[in-house]
Amino acid sequence: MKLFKIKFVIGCLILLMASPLAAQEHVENQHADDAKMAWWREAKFGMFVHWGVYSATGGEFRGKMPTNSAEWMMNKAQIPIADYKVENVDKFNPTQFNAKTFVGLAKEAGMKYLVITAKHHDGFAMFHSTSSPYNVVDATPFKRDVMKELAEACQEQGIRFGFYYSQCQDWHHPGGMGNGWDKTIKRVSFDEYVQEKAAPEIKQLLTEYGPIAIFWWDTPRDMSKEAFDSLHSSTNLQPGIITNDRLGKEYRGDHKTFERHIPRKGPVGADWEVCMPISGSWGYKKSDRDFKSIETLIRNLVDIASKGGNYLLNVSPTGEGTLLPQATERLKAMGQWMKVNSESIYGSTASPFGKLDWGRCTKKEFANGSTLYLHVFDWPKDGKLLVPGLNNKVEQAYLMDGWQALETSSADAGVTVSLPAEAPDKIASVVVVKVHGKLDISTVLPKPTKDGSLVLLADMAYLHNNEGSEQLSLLEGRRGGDSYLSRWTDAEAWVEWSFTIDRPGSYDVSAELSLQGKKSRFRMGLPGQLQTVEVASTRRARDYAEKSIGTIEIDKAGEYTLQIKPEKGEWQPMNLRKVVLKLK
Ligand code: H79
Repeated sequence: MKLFKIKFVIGCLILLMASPLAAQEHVENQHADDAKMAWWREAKFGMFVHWGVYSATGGEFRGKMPTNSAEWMMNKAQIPIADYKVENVDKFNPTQFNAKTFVGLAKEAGMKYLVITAKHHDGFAMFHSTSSPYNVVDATPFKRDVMKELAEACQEQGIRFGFYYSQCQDWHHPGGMGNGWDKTIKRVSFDEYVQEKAAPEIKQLLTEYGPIAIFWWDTPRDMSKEAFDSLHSSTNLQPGIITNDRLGKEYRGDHKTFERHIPRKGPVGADWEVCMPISGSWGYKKSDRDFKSIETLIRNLVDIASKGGNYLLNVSPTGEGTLLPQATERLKAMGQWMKVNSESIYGSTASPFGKLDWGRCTKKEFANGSTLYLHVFDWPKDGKLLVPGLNNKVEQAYLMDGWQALETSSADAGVTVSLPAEAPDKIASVVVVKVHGKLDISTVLPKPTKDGSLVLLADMAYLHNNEGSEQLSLLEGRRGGDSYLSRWTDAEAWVEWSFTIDRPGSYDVSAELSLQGKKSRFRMGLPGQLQTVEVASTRRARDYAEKSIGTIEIDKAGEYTLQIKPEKGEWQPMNLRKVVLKLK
């Protein structure tokens, strides 16, 4: 493995030397970004709010629940604009709404920012739009600019405030995208919609509502460059505003977004955020019973922080303007946990370890030391918590809750922390370990379980793909499923895994793969002992099958690598999820 690292460093040096100008620009952009992103990276936890006229009926249309996400009801039930007005707009009267209480709850939960739907796909403006009367002040019995009230409450309570704005879809304006069901619409061009409604509304949101920290675009679709630019240009009205990656392909924005799922690994070198509803639906839905448990919510926050991302957790105010007790309870419970443990979340960066058996880790690095926050989900029964591969000298270890000092001992395998018998927190107990100097962690290679089987996942493989070429890459599984190696069109590209074997013997090797081509040939085995393997089609790229691909002989305990290399000329690209070794 060392050799690859050296090669990689040399590669980077050559790149840097070859383009000094590009490198310098990159560094400057990075600094500008660093200053702008500082508060967001520190914040880690924000509140997302989906609130609109769909909330008035709780996603119900004439006794039916047309969709699993209430903000889509107009589309899913194909509700004509005129009926949507009668059923939802005319009924929107959230008299219990109190911006101060609402923002207070976000604050109590430990959230540092709030992003709310100023306009969702239904086209209804939740602010006093001066470009369209289809807004909360002019069209509902409530007549209050709830965005203004929230902006002010956030400002008062020190919560950064941001708008969600659906820029392409608009099921109300005759030029907006998405409404193919209401035949009474007299169509105009999309550019007209942008000029008449979207661009001026965005401009208004960015000039009349005080400091706006975030602009959150959604559902990018193709449009003219002029239209994009006109939407984008308004964000310059707020210095330091942070935008997501959903305006359009050419506009990468400041951070990546993941919707409803947590990636297996955080994207490297990018800021990112997971948005997720606290229940099943984004917008308030009467029949929604899918509230995530407090355990899931806290562990999600920890999991995301341990991968270096932010958690934007969505709540859904009702037609009355309040949250259901299920949501309030959960936010308060998160706040209780944060009261004790937030130091391990705010301002933390991603875990320096691979997968940990007992939970997750976040860290903070300083000039002469580092702090590790060990989030223990599964409290060890023997009272010994192994921090694998940690070589640094430990200065101090203690429980976050109550600051009880803990004994540690160092050995080849890493640092072991001695824990009390009872976990202070059933969901996630934080053990703080302060070490001297820069972090020094040895990679601990995977080894077979007691029954002699070892799973080598795609995301554990070392890819020889010309440093990140698109011809062989690791792709994220759908909905948090296993990642897989894909786009393996280059027969020169190959992969390998390193591992430790403590029981010598014959190991059967199988692979979980998919192959669209008729058949494919590759070589597999320990370096210098590669065997040719032929696999038959699994029909479609998404049809995975477990295939036996040979045997390897291990005559003594030690570290090994297993390689898979395409057979030139007879290679058909395959997708690979994992390789499994099994002691015969
Ligand atoms: O605002 C929330 C969603 O409404 C919005 N993005 C988040 C933040 C979103 N718009 N489109 N999509 C997400 C992707 C498409 C989802 C759909 Fe469906 C699947 C539309 C129809 C099927 C989910 C299920 C929404 C309605 C039914």
